[in-house]
Amino acid sequence: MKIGITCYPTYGGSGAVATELGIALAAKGHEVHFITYKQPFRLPSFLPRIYFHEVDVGRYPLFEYPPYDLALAVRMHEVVKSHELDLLHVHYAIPHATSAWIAREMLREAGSDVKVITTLHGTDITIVGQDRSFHPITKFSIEKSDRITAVSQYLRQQTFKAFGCAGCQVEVIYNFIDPDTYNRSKYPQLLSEQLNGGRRVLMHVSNFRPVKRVRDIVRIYARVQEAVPSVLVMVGDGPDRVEAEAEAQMLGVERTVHFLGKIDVVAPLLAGADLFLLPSQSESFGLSALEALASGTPVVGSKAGGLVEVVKEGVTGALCEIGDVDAMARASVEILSDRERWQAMSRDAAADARARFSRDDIVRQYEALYEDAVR
Ligand code: GMT
Repeated sequence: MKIGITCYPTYGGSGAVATELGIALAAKGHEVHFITYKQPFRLPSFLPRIYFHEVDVGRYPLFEYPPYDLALAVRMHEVVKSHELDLLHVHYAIPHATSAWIAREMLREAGSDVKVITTLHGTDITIVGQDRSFHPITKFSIEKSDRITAVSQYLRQQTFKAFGCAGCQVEVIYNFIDPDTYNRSKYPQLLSEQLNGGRRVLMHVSNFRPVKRVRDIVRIYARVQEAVPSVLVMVGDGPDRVEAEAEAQMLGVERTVHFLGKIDVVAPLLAGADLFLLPSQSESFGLSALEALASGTPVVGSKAGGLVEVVKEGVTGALCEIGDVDAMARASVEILSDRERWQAMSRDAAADARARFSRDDIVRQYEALYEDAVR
């Protein structure tokens, strides 16, 4: 099949999933065309059957806000026509599903048919899509998609709750990991050499948006390090990094909290962690948590949305009420101070991630959906 994929190409779970899906589809013989404003961060420079089409919004003094969604629709229209794509698979509804709808309507005028598949990822439904400025167009664009998927049961329910979307079929297709990449035994223990000096490693990876509650992470760590000799490794960057750094200073733990900044390839780091922290306010799935679990790193986080579908309570980690820093710190200490329990959790985490979220199974679900859509 010939497949167009649009996503946010910079840091973020939806871009990571979209890119890895494209790479997996191309490896299976499909032709994949990424249509975005920048090369997706997890896309290597060349792979057979993968093409990248940059969207150029141009510049004009009248435009304080250049209309990216229109430029994207035009690029989609061009690429579908010139490469005879069968479908456009857009990740994150706003504005991608709207641009795809415009492109499809333009193509229909010219007598050609392309299917639009929208994958809902999270804040497109739970936060941004519910903003009054976006709600009607988000609902419209979802309803006009030929197929809709959501990355968790939670997100599917939220979609119906927030948008109604009567008559829509929203299929849950979970996010996935490549079990060869997220494999603890594969990587040398870089962190223990460089940072922790024999102490346990707590880790967080994200784009440091308010929804991630990164200050809670520092607070949890400050309590844990009183009981368990440990360091905290913060991977990524974003608006709340400064606040997290200030929190570490205020709590007097700044010497053992390491902010590494943005790192594209996180598997070797996750393989060196003892615990992954994800105390988010809202999390439709929690791809970073899944990547940690697959790497044999148990997760402590919040009972936020779809995270409860990813982390098995008491088996692969522990989930507490949102904002309950004390409970998360207690759960972390319990896991880290019992070596046998930690080992069992680490083993179960890697096994469960492979059993339920392996790349090949999930990619087959997308292929079946595509086949059904174009039939
Ligand atoms: O929705 C967002 O906040 C952005 C999105 C992203 O691109 O990072 O994250 C969402 O999609 C990920 C991939 O499906 C999920 O793992 C995240 O849980 C989800 N984020 C939220 O729901 C906050």
